[in-house]
Amino acid sequence: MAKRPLKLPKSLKVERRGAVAILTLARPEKRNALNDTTVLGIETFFDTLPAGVKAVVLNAEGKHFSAGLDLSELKVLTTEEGIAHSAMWHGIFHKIEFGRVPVATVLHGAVVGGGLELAAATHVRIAERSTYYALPEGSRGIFVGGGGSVRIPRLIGVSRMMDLMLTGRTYGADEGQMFGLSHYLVDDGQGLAKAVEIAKRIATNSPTTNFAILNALPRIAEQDRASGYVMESMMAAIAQGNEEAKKRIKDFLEKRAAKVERK
Ligand code: 1HE
Repeated sequence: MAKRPLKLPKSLKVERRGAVAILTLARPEKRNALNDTTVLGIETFFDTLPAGVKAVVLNAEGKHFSAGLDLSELKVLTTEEGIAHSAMWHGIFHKIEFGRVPVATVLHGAVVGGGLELAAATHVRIAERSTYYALPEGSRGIFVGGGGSVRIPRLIGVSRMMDLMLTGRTYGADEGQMFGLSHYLVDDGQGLAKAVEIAKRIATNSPTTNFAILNALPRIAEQDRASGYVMESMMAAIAQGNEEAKKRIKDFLEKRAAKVERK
């Protein structure tokens, strides 16, 4: 297995727009297939995020978001190495899902196998109309290995994931939106602008609230009710007790903050 690079590999590009960093999968000649170098580079990116980055946009070059696992690397792995490989993806995607910084992902074209697993580890998904989803592991004789069987049923249900895997069917962008794979559906070419707009909005939240949303909310949702209520009370008390919350609430009461209106 490749070693984690200290610098980002050629297959990743980064751009900074204020409090938002844009990470772009940049291997379009291989349809952004996720090789070890790229996956480890994603880890380096998240591990070395400057403190001033408050939200991330994940984007991809070319016609497809990602063709999933780089199958050319898989063909040489033994069973034991396969377990280590999958565990490596798990660790890195876990860092994204339960990280400090919310991630908004722009989807277009093929969002396939490990590409869907990567997208599912992020927090807000914006799909362009060209997006389609598939889990072709069944037809390749393998299984999801990047946390897909844990995360994807929580988005669309076990039954739909079974159908995707058993039959090799695809879902189009409308189905993905209806079933909960994407949160926003936009025209082709509009995904990045929408994701940056969303990420900028997310970056204005209190860091404590964003931490609670990423780290407390999903865990509370999986706990029994009694434990969930206790954890929620503690998280609520921590959030409301800090200066940032006091200032924001004062701003609203003194008519300096935005109202919650539907535009
Ligand atoms: C790849 C990969 C890949 C493309 N690994 N090299 N994923 C899949 O089973 C999806 C496989 N890919 C495809 O079905 C198609 O490539 C696409 C529908 C995504 C795009 O089609 P197209 O016509 O635009 O491109 P292409 O000609 O198929 O591919 C361009 C090149 O990318 C070509 O290499 P070249 O050297 O001949 O130019 C392809 O071989 C290469 N390529 N996809 C390696 N996936 C942690 S477990 C996760 C398990 C999975 O992700 S399984 C799903 C694997």
